[in-house]
Amino acid sequence: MAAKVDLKTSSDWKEAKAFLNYLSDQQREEHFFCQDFITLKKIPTWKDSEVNEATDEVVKSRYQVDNVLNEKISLFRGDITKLQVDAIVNAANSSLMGGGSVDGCIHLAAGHLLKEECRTLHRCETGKAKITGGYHLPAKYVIHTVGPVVQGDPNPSQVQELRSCYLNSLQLVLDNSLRSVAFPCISTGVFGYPSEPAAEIVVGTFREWLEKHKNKVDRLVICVFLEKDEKIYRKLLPYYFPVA
Ligand code: AR6
Repeated sequence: MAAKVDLKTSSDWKEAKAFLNYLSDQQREEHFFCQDFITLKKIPTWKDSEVNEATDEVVKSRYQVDNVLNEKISLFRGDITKLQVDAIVNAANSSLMGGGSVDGCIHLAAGHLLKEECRTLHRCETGKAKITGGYHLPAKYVIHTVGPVVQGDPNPSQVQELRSCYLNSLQLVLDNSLRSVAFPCISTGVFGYPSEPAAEIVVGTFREWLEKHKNKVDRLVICVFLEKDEKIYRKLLPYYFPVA
């Protein structure tokens, strides 16, 4: 049995993590930074959102309709820190010690113990990913990945690095037997990767990955924050995840 820990005053992340892991899902809720968290059930799958918002546009996809895959993917617009999924992905910098934007929001919501654990990870290279606890977040884990910094058009190695961010994060999902994960639009903010080509990488990577691993996960959530990103994904998803 894990000893009761005061998460507000403790600086021992290992002890805090063991304590949180020991709690039931309901008991963990008491420690969330917010009470307006969003459960996975409340996030519509792509299959459902597509049906609800059918467009007149006929899209010629090179992929087969696969409703099993369409139920494993979601497009959600909002704050990633509110999502009660097994893991959220952080668009971090190589220090892993926090920063602005989504990284700042995640660190603020998770609380100071996240930084204590990150300190022990000793940085992260571009394209790689590392996992920590979620502490006060509704998500149990945070997967930290570092996207490429881009000016202008991405070069082939930056394309590969962005793809690696997603693939290495997904590998950690498998390694830790996690069933649901939410991703922000990595590199497309402060790091300057253009949003449309980044979205092409995301949906293409998810389609290929889900074809291989669909039985091992319940949901991959694409969490967009900006309206322009929502529009980009709404347009792009039917090409990679056509709905009958
Ligand atoms: N929830 C979901 N998405 C968000 C949120 C949020 N709460 N806040 C912002 N976004 P960025 P990067 C979106 O800049 O480009 C940090 O300082 C945002 O609209 O967070 O990989 C790190 O420490 C955008 O679509 O990540 C690094 O130094 C997306 O998250 C650097 O920024 C990614 O934007 C990383 O830059």
